[in-house]
Amino acid sequence: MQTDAFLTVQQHIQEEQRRVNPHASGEFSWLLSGITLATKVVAAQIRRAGLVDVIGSAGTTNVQGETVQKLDILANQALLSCLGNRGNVGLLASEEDEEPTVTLRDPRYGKYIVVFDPLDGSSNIDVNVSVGTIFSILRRDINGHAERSPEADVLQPGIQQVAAGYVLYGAATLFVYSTGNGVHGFTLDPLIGAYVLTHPNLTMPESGPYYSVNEANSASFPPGYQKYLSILREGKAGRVYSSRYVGSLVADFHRTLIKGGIFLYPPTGRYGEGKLRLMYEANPMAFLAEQSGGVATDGHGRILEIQPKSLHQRTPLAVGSRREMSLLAEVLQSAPAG
Ligand code: FDP
Repeated sequence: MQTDAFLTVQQHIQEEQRRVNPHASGEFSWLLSGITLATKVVAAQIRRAGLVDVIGSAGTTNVQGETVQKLDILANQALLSCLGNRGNVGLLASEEDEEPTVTLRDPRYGKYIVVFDPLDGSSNIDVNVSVGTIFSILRRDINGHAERSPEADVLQPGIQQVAAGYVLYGAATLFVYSTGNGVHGFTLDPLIGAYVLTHPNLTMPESGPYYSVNEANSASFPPGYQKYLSILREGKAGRVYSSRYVGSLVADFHRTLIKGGIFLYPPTGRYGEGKLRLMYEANPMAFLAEQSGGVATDGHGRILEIQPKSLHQRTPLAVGSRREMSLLAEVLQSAPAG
């Protein structure tokens, strides 16, 4: 490691804040340090999976009707407790919980909202495949908050995110985030327990060699998506594509960010609105995609402009490099409605 370039995520956040606002109070970096701390706790548990009793189902289902894994619960608790006492977080909305947790009712103090998916891709835990944590940070509107429910405070379009990011628990543990000024990646150095800047200014390639989709569902995709995939498979899009699908959004998105290409979770017979959650998964990934030069849509329009109607709303998601995304838009526009 080059010591002259040594920069931890904490220093990076503080520098970013000072650059935007020289009088920044440091509050925002204090909030983000709650997320980094929680994800180090999760990473430590994942690294010991199999050695300690964290693998397997907890024997319950969540608000989405999905089986809850022991690590889902642990990761959720880590985030709730590390963020709940930051002093500036008013609301916490977890993918695992039906309602948001109110930590500070008064938005003058609890001015931030953190929306998170504590452990994404959790069906991969048992087989030692990468999983992730996804987060999105919003500001609370001070005006008229007394008349609004906590849920109404959270229901903001993705364009209003002040920051978003994820942690990928893979071969290494990576923290990737954006505050609207590019996308930056940090690797957890287990020897010092700190996230160190390893991927400054990540840019999604203009085009890439991979498409990523659960092809087992393709018979029930709307016709436009089927046509698009056959164009890629048949080499009619100007290059030869390979398919890659981990089944953990964070891992599939991270590959798309680094190598380029496209990730798709279209509407299916089982999930008519797509499977992924707008607020917990699609919005943060769309924010990062756009910040790195990529594109994210629901097949019709920009993900970040969707006004959410409910916390756990699902959406189709297509995200990736400009070239693959513009071909998708063209094909979907000319295809009959599914
Ligand atoms: P999981 O169900 O394992 O938690 O939305 C959750 C998610 O994983 C994403 O991480 C992943 O991209 C997707 O679901 C995988 O769904 P399929 O198994 O239907 O492909």
